Formats: sequence, structure tokens, C-alpha cells
Amino acid sequence: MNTYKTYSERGQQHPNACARSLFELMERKQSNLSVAVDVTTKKELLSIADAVGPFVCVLKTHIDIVEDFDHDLVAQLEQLAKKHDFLIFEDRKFADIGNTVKHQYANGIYKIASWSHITNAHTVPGEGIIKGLGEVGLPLGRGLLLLAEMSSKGALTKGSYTSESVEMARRNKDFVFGFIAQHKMNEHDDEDFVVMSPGVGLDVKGDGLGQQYRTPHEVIVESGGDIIIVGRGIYGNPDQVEAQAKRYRQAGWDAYLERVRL
Ligand code: 5FU
Repeated sequence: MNTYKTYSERGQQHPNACARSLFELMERKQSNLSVAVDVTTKKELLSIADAVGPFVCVLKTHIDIVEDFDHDLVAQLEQLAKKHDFLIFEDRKFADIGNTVKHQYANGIYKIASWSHITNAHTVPGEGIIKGLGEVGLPLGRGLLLLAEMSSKGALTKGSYTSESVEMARRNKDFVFGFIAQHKMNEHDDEDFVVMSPGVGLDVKGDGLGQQYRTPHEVIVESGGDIIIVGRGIYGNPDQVEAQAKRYRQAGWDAYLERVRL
């Protein structure tokens, strides 16, 4: 029996507004690709975002590595998100008590909540981190992913840590719509968490610093992930950015079609 629904079916049924718009746009663009644009200048970030924009559902940033960050960068990213129809995900990995993360999310130099549709948090501090971020993000219609499983070698995100993280998500479904994880996390028919999986590469298996890569097929078909996150595999060779984005988008979408037909 086919237990995998299509992205559009999931979009129609999902209780979380952020997940609904994400699924709808994935179907519209036929893309389950997120590009991690880990570059350190405004110029490179904008140029890669514009080049990969047509092929992605989500553009993932690490805004604090940009040397010449300013608010014009954010304004231009938001324009590109509209032009190419993608969501922005600041991979901030919040990890402090609720009161502190609230300020880190809303204030400071980056004011992440004002422009990033999606962000994420470690569950190590306990559930207060979700409550704190939710006070800022919920009124803005933002969505949160919990880090249930990391991709790197030796990660401690396993066993009861992972299952407790899923329980936290279940108790906070208004704001938490999914996970950064390596496998599908749904256990009940009535739950539908979005799984975004980093550590995806078609050509290499690791990076010498603990990163571990799997193929889009392994992530989507074998492990039941929903969105592949690809960084250096796409922006690593500046002359190949668009070609690699097309290649990974195709590999991700083919894997999805295989999964829903299984
Ligand atoms: F939560 C995680 C994780 O478990 N692994 C990751 O690699 C996040 N990442 C991010 O995905 C990491 O910070 C990079 O931004 C990206 C992977 O980049 P790569 O160049 O494809 O290795």
C-alpha cells in the first residue's frame, strides 16, 4: 500500500500555515531542493541566490558568516524570494533559554524573525526554547524546525534525544512543523512533520571535517525525507552553480516521484 502522500495532498491537509505554503510551492515549482548558500560576501550570496532561485523551494542561509552584512542584503534576498518563489530559512540553530533566544530571534543586528520564514532550534535546553521563539515567530506566521538528527559523524542527536525532540514537536504543532533529520519522523497517521535533510551529495561521501553525505535517493526514497539540503555540491564550483542546481533538483524530484509511486 502506498503510505506516501504527494506534496500537494499534504499541503491541502496540513494544519500549519508555513508547511502549507511550503508544500504548495514545492508542487508548483516541482522542487524539493534547498540550497545552503554558505558564502561570506553579500555579492556572492545574492548572485548564487539569483542563479539557484528558479530551482529551489527553500534558500538556506547562515547570515552571521557574511562579512559585509547590511539590511540591504536582507531586502534584496526578500526580493529574490518573491521573484523566484522560494522561502528563506536562516539555519540559526538557536540553543539557549527561552528568554535569550527570543531576543536573538527578534533583535540584535540580524533581526532574523523579520525576514526568515523558517528557522531552527536545538532541543537541548528543553521546551522553553520553543515557547520563547514562538512568542516572536507565531504572530509573524513563521515556522520552526527542531534539530532531531544532525548529519555529522558522532552527532549526539540520537536515541532518546531524538525521540524526546519529536515529543516536543508534537506538543507544539502550532509553531513546529518539522525537523532537521536524517529519517522520516512521523509515527501516527494523523501527523505530518516535514523532514529537511542536510548532508546530501552526489559526488563525494564526506568533507574531512565530519560531514557525511548521502544521495537524494537515499534521503527521499530509502529514509523518507522530504527536502534535500545541498551546499558545496552546488555552489562549490562557481562556473557550475546553475547546472548543479538543475542536476540536484532533478535528482530530488525523481526520487520523490519514485517514492510516491512505490
Ligand atoms: F543541522 C545541520 C546538520 O545536521 N548538518 C548540516 O550540514 C545543518 N547542516 C547545514 O547544512 C550546514 O551548516 C551547511 O549549511 C549545510 C550543508 O552544507 P554542505 O556544503 O552540503 O555540506
